[in-house]
Amino acid sequence: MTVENLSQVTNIEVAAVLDEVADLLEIKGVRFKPQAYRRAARAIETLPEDIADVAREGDLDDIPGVGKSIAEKIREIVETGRLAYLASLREELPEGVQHLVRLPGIGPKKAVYLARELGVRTVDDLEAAAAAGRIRDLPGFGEKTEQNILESVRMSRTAKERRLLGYILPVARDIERRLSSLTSVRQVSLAGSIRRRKETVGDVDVLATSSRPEEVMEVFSTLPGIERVLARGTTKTSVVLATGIQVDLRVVEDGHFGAALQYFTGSKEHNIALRKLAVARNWRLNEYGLVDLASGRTVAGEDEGGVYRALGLAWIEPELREDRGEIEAARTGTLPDLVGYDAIRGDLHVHTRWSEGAHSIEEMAEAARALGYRYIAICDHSEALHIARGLSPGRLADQVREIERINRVAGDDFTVLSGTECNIGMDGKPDLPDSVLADLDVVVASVHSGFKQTEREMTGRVITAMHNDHVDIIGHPTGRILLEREPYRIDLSAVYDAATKLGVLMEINAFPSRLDLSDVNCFAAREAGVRFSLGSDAHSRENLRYMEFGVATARRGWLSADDIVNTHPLAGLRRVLRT
Ligand code: DGT
Ligand code: CA
Ligand code: CA
Ligand code: ZN
Repeated sequence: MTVENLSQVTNIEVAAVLDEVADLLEIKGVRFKPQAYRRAARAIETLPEDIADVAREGDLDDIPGVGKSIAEKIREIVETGRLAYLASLREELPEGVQHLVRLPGIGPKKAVYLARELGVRTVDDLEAAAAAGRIRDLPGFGEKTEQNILESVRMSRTAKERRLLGYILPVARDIERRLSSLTSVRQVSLAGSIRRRKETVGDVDVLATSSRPEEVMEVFSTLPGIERVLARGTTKTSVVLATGIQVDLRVVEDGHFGAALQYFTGSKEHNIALRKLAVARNWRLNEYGLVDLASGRTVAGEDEGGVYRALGLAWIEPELREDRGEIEAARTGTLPDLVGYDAIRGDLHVHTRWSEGAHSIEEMAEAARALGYRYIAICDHSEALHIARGLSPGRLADQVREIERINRVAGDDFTVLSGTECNIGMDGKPDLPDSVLADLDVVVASVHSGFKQTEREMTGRVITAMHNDHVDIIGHPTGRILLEREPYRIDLSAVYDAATKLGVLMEINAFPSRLDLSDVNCFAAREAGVRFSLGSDAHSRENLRYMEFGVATARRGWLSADDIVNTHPLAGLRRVLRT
């Protein structure tokens, strides 16, 4: 993708238009055509080239699965950004009807009727109408149908989707705090994937001990923000929050808390490996404890460390519990000295109002100082990224002068570093001249376009950028967006080798939807000798707190403070960056 077409229609967008056409045709009861639109949508989603480039070369109906008539529609979408045919279909049908048909038990006829009769446009509207008893009196519906509609709305919401750790952890902590404030509660801990700080979580697991379990369950099932209670008992209660995430609370006896915490923290794979060690000793390990089968004696169970100790292991940080070698390392005393959550001295990737951020340089610096940092690097986008209002070389020079001014008046316990997050062009060149890059403290270079290149092209492109003497850091090195976009194709081991040889850092981008490099990639990169830079990619003061998720990713990738340059004081950082 070239710079000028950054704003052009993407393959995903074209596919979404075709899918909506298919939805609406289906609702109208048209046969065969919907499948043709879906086939085309899937073909375009998985097409390695940009659909706009293909359209320009004129070969749209060469794409397998795309016939002549749909090819014309695609051309219209690419050239005008809209599709008249879709607009006319929308006219014919009530708004929002395509959301209603997704519900189990609601066919096209019912959906159209409900949308027309009640004006409901979303599943939420429909639920409100059913709850208010507005459906039972419609001809052919009745009270039973109304109940069924409510039920299917609920069902559609319990289907477990994964959520980003960064958005769920604060909510989970709030629940943990509320429970621990009860006087009858003795111990509370998060467990499961959220305790392991996995990048996405399926549900939130909470564990507690209490002298009055009924009271804990009562408080838990009436917490603010709860949409409904799925199941309530004295040992386990499950609720769903308004955001759709499920939370499971288990109340156990004090004597079992350690074993239960170990068990419910997982991962399942880690637990299986641990249980093997127990079996080898003729012991049994479960959520109640570690028991010697010969004597019936309980070997451990009250505290988690005791479970690991009894099995001849050092205690293992939850972030490492994925059965990726941590048990062997705990046995031989070679677990890594993981980077601490408080080890970061500064943020090396933040945006300001100069590009697409919400706050000024001074506001970002002030917030960073309040977090205990000693420095911050302002890395606004460069010119080629029009959608993010990237800075021209002239504007960037103004920004550098502004940073110098701020540093002159600020005390010497905090430093604002000048920088950029420039684009790596299709040819691997940064989109700012060397003379401009040379004036900056920190140069992050990132891929923001042309994601469909072949692995060879992308790898060569990124390595070319790394050969530029001024480039310090490769930003979000795989381009993935969690739950949304796969990484682009790139030979990471070649990139790591180049990074090690050229002294270029790999970023761990801490933004909740990125976490890029990922935990697994960090592990491999460290093996190859790579050094890392952590950046929040903050677009506001509040986002600076995302750094925690970058540290979690680093810990899950077995990194120590030494592997990460921004655990150093400013002088040490400057030595690495050669500024
Ligand atoms: P999630 O919720 O999908 O993000 O992942 P987890 O790891 O939180 O999984 P979850 O909520 O199903 O269960 C929590 C923990 O309970 C899990 O990490 C390990 C333990 N656990 C659950 N089911 C099993 C099982 O069948 N065998 C073993 N060994 N452990 C289990
Ligand atoms: Ca879970
Ligand atoms: Ca669970
Ligand atoms: Zn970026």
